[in-house]
Amino acid sequence: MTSVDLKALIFDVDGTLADNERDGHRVAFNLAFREAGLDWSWDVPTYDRLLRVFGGKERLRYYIESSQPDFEAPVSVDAFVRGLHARKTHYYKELLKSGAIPLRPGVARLLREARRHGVRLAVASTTTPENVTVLLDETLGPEGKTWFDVIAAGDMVRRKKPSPDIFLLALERLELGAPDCLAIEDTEAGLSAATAAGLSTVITVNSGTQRHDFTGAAIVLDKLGEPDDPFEVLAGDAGSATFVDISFLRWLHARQRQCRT
Ligand code: XBP
Repeated sequence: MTSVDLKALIFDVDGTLADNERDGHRVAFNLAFREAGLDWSWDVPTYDRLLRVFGGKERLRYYIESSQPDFEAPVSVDAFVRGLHARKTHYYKELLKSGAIPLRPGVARLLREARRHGVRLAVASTTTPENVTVLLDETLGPEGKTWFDVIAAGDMVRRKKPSPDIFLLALERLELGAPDCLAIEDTEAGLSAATAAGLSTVITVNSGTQRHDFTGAAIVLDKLGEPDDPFEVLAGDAGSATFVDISFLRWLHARQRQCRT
């Protein structure tokens, strides 16, 4: 496979590094609701619908406005959402620390390989920054977060995905242009955000996003895969590859650049 200058990989977190929405964030929201004495409970279909709203605070506010019209917050809605969300973050980090949320197949291998090949790593995520560092600590060890040159997350930008802002911030902090990088995402909104930032994007779907529209992605896979656990190609051309490694990403990156010039 031809090698060109792929300089960095920019990873989404929730759903991409870890399959953590339904059994992580959703569970943490419900624990925070119960602690606050609320009879709200998000089952999986409800949460899957709410996932169309990016960002936990934004999701909470949307739920209150759309499904709890009679709810009267004891303080301003903004302050109430911030407080409840802080408790949700507490419970989410507890779940991470219990080891309940592993990395998806192939993620740890690809991160290590990227480092060996001098391909830099960054995060561009909607989630709260401490959620990212605790996930990396718990799954890769205390060194894990130092593998990433940039962690762009949460309220570091005002407009969340599908706005491109978090990817633009990651590129700015990497001091790289979009043509030098690839994004790895799992959602339609994430793909829109990365594409609007000028990035070619690899999609690894999960159970909540397999029906999203991924038109425009460089390739759509069911996972990164491993040598003994091959990916399934859902859209696009993977050549002879059966799992995502740096050689495959360099080939894909070169092909994307040819298409765009
Ligand atoms: C996905 C999200 C996040 C999480 C919750 O983010 O929308 O908001 O569901 O995290 P991404 P917070 O795919 O960009 O990583 O509650 O901390 O916002």
